[in-house]
Amino acid sequence: MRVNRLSDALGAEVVGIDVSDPATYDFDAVHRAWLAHQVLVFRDQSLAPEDHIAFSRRFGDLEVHLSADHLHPEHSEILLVSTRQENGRYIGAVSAGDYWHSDLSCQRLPTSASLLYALEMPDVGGDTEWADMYAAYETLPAATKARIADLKGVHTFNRMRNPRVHVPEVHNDDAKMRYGERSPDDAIHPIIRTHPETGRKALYVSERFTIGIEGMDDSEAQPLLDELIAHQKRPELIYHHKWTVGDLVIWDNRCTIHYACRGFAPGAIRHLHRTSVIGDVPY
Ligand SMILES: O=C(O)CCC(=O)C(=O)O
Repeated sequence: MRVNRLSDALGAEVVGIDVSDPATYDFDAVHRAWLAHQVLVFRDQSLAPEDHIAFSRRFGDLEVHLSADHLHPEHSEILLVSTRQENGRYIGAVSAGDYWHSDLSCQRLPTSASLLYALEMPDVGGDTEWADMYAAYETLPAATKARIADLKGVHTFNRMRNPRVHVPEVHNDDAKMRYGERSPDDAIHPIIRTHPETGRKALYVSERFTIGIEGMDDSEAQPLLDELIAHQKRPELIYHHKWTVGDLVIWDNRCTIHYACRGFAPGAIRHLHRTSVIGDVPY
């Protein structure tokens, strides 16, 4: 197994293993590389849903995503991220990643690892970006670090309560059900979280999910969130991934945020399978 860095910021490709065949890799080495590089890319993989699920389980217990209508019909551990339509409806999450986020930070137990596998890609566009939240924290001005040291962010799934995001057009009709009734309760998490495995500190807010700061009036909280959100997506923190069919990308939501860049033609098919590992209560 060889590990090659992919950017100055974060991300590495792992060469020489077949994810569907545990005899070709040492999982502890893969896990160490993942903790070190935050995002790992495995190219040219040929993964049946069972292989994808089995590899994902090495990282922990899997969650069934709360977008119940976008799950793989035979494997509820797999979320479909897809622009494909059947019988006039999208079979998968078309708006996944349209704003920078850490997966399901709106839950009491947010996702730790996400594993996204590309089955069909448009010729142009459809890239994804990840940003390093260790570096985001480390490069904050000392005064900001001190100011946010004990603060907690309020995270919600409900897009209608978040002025930084829009409800995607495709969900105009079912927005109340999808983002309102089905939304879990708000989650309150430290703005600086400590990674439970590396012990490093990371900035833990995002434009998609963080709507306020516990106990702080919005007149003060919103400008502070604006500052943190602008800081966390600076170009020097980012790895930009151009997908090829067969890529499996694994990222660590406890120390990264990500964004789906889009930019493909209307009607183009972009189809991926995603699994998610249940994380711990952030501290
Ligand atoms: O489709 C992508 O590029 C990213 C999807 C995403 O943001 C997610 O699965 O959380």
